[in-house]
Amino acid sequence: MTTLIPVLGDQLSHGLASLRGGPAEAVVLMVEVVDETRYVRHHKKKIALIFSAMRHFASELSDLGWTVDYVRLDDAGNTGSFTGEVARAARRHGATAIRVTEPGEWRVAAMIDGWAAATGVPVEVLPDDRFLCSRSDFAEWAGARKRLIMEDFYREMRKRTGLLMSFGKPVGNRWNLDADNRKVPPRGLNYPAPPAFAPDRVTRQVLDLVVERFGGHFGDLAPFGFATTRAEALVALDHFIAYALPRFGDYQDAIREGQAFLYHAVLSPYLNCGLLTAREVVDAAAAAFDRGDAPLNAVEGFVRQIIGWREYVRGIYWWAGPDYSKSNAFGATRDLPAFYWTGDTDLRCVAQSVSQVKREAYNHHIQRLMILGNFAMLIGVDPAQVEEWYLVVYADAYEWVELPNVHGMSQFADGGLLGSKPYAGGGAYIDRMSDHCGKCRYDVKAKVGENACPFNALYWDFLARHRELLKDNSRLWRMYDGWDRLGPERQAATRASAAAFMATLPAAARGWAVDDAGA
Ligand code: FAD
Ligand code: DLZ
Repeated sequence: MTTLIPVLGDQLSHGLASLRGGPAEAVVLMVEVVDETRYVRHHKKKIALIFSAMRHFASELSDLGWTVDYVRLDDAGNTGSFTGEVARAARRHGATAIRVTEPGEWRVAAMIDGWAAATGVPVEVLPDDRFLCSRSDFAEWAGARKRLIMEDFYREMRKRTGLLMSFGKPVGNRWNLDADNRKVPPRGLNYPAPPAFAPDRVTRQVLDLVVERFGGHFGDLAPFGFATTRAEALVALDHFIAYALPRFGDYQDAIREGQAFLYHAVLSPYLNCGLLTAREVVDAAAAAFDRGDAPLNAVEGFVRQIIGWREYVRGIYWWAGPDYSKSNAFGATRDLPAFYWTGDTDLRCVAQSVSQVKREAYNHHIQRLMILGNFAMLIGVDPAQVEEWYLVVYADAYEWVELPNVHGMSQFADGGLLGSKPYAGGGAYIDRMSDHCGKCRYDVKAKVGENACPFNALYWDFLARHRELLKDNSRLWRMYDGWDRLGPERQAATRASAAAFMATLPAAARGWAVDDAGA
């Protein structure tokens, strides 16, 4: 009797449901497979993070007494797919049962559905209870509602988890302290960069492999400083709680050149591959509040991101079904401009965000939403191309979290299932939140013409183009009123300016070499 327990690259948690039975009569299977490296051609740093974290996790399991069968990318006979490797391992070990924790995406769930047939062995799929809201609980919550509003979900989650609650009421008597956040950082503020971890022998081997096999992928591999073990990820968590959390809320939406991370956590790569759990990071933040080490606006804001947004987008992903990505509310068809890969554009905010993600495999939320996503939506890029770009470039990107954020929140391609209005903004918003505009070749104050910040005309042109779809949205009435008050002449000049800019957009090009060393 041998139970085969496949552990996927984003399931690197010792408390994983499928590992709870203990090591007796079980073989853990971990596989590096080409299919997972090229369903999109991930940033080099992301592949290095996953492979190194997988290898470290496998040896931790061995140390704990598990029998681990680890298949490396270049091992002889590696079939390159999850299903092929599970079938080979089932034969190798004479498996009589397969136990797996549910995967993070529809694509892999469909593969797992085929494992019993491929192996002739029964397959048990366990819920992934590293998330605080199960898929069925979310479906029940969503099914009872006309509109899915994150804030409602978040309050339920506060009650359910007891986080920042006191006698059934929110601590401080307010559920959401966002009104106290989003300040403009004063000059001279010190920002606590997240810790960088020197690559050990295992990581160095993986870095060599990535250079050799994935050298043509997007992004810089060096310097590589991600945590690749749970112990290191815990150091990153402690560092965030001690040095960044206290100001997390205040400057959450700010963008500063040369400061990629500000007071953000930079924990999503670790949360999403399993090195940290959602529950432990929110508990750590709540404990900092209890000790008086971090103020409520910071801790509430952070807790909301995790038990609110993170759980909510995951719930939507599974609840909306495998066809969620197929909608295209604005009928957007433009190719993604080449400068999303190169950063070669005069739009300083876009260029800086792209060069940052190339270097770090990271942008913070507002760069993702209000610069890169906003621009793609305003010019009408095909949502599928935008989604692919986001999956490629970020170290924390997995479809369950990327798709709702991009398709729903950022591109409004779902027509408003996830968000109540498109996150569209002109140059004034970017100027308020960032320090890019003063250094940009475009004039953020000018509305039309060759030197005007293109976001300005594009914003109005977007609203005008999609009036039929958006006109009944009460959150946009004030904007349409503003547009109407411009009058026909200025409207025509604005739309002509937007059209002239869009005509200059460079043709699409991928950010990777198409054929790199067989990967
Ligand atoms: P912080 O700003 O410090 O926030 C703390 C934590 O809250 C994050 O680590 C993350 O786990 C969670 N969180 C915050 N906002 C969200 C959100 N909207 N959805 C889910 N979790 C959230 N996040 C991903 O993890 N993977 C993605 O592929 C991803 N794609 C995104 C695409 C777009 C267009 C947008 C607008 C957001 C996306 N996000 C994604 C959400 C968010 O931008 C990142 O989680 C965050 O920037 C990660 O950096 P951080 O750890 O420093 O986060
Ligand atoms: C992202 C990724 C990559 C690049 N490679 C692997 C791999 O070789 N083996 C593996 O088990 N997982 C990998 N992953 C993470 C998976 O893509 C992820 O586990 C699935 O998408 C399920 O969510």
